[in-house]
Amino acid sequence: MRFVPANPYPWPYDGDLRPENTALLVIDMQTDFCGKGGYIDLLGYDVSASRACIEPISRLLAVFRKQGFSVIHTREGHRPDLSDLPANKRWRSRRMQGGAPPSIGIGDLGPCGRVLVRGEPGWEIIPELSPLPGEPIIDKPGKGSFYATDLDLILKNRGIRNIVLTGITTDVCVHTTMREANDRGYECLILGDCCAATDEANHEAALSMVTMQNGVFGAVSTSNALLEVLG
Ligand code: C5J
Repeated sequence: MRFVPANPYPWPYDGDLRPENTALLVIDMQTDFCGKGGYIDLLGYDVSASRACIEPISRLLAVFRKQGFSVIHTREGHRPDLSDLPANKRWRSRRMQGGAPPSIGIGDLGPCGRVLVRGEPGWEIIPELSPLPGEPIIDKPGKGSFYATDLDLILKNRGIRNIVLTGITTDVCVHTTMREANDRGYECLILGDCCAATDEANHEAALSMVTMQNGVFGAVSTSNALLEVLG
């Protein structure tokens, strides 16, 4: 049995932590979320917090790959014809606060190609965290990684029961995915230093929410705590 020191309980709940039943999920580490000229940058947020996750995630990736754990990546994005983009999502992405001129929204041409559109440079996973051949990449149109994707099927076929969540943003795609996974019975661990939000207080709040009700969605830890257990 192996347990990772975590809040509010040592994770996983039963100590069954093995490469055969555990996956590392790297969520939306795309230029649109952590690069200059990408979606989040165009919205006016500082991408330095998301970029701070790159180093701890890459250390985790090296160990997970070496020890034979499953590694799965996700990308948020839409078909080039935008047929899978809800009109309200597009409208909100273009809206500027305070009467400023219309901004570049999802589907529009920006400095990194069309924003959050599949196949465009901004939509690509950043080179520092490039998937290796054989690692599944889940293309998702929404915030959750299970909605309108085959992630659940892939996890079930691999016998995965535990999910380690990393990526961006803590309060949106990572949290939505964690909630979806938890409801499906997966045992979830979110690593605070491997996630970031557009607002630090929201990052902290999102982590805190996980710990309520004895771990309502799972547990919270850090990459160092996990790596120490993996050896
Ligand atoms: C957002 C995400 N925040 N990956 N996407 O729109 O969290």
